[in-house]
Amino acid sequence: MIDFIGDIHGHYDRLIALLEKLGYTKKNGVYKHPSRRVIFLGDYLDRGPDARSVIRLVRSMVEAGEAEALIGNHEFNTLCFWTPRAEGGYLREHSINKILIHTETLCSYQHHDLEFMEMLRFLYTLPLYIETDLFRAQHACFDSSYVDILKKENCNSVQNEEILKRMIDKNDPLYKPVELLLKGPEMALPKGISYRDSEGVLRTRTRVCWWENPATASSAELFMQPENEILDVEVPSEIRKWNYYHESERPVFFGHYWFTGEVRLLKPNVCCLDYSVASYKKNGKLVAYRFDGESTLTREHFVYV
Ligand SMILES: [Mn+2]
Repeated sequence: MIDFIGDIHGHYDRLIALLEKLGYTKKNGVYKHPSRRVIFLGDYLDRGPDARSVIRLVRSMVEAGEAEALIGNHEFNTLCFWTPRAEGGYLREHSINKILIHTETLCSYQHHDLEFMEMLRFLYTLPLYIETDLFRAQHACFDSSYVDILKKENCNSVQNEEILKRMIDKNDPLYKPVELLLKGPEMALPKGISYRDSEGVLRTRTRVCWWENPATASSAELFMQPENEILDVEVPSEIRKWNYYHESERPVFFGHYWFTGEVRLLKPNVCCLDYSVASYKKNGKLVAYRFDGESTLTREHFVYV
């Protein structure tokens, strides 16, 4: 069946170690398994030292039919960073902070300018979500009503510059589905409450755990708490009415959320595979889930390095 693999962020050595642990071997330059395929959950680039090798490997598996690769917010941001605006500047601003986020990736492509351009073309082809009768997968969050909009627009990848521009236009129907699938839901914090993220950026919004039932969850369960801090926030009544990923739905796989500590299922049908491989400080892991079609997931199926 399928091995789902979480955020890699340029950590090529760990990716090789994980694929080998999962029983994949290199044949004619491509990693293969006799009976399994991979779905990569996005975020191949940035933060780690060898994005170029990660992309080459992922791309070789995709092109050989051994894997599918979803787009993550880092790939989407990379496309925005390198796409000029008609009125000057770029779709993603070249602020110091944003330049620094993309620096390791650029270093890995030094002297490989043509390959970098080819890599950007590859990113345009990556799907935003994969849905079968047995599972769903996307980089950050699944919400049927937003996926329905993408289906209606017949859109499941960035495809070209024109669609990329639509996806960052707040008035376009594609904007919200892409935001949600790639970054997950967020809530503005009440006035006066803010925190600094791991990069020192001041944040006035918090991520909302879309797999928790907001009608009954506590604020600590529902909001992603910043490191070493607890957000002292009441759950607003409008958020209590939000949709969430119901216990009866098919299993959903995603990355994005920088979990730390012991690898665990969030719910029997909700599986996040991002365990901060890019953070040595947090003793990060690269994590896979070996999926055999079960509707109730179990911890024994996790494999990590
Ligand atoms: Mn990530």
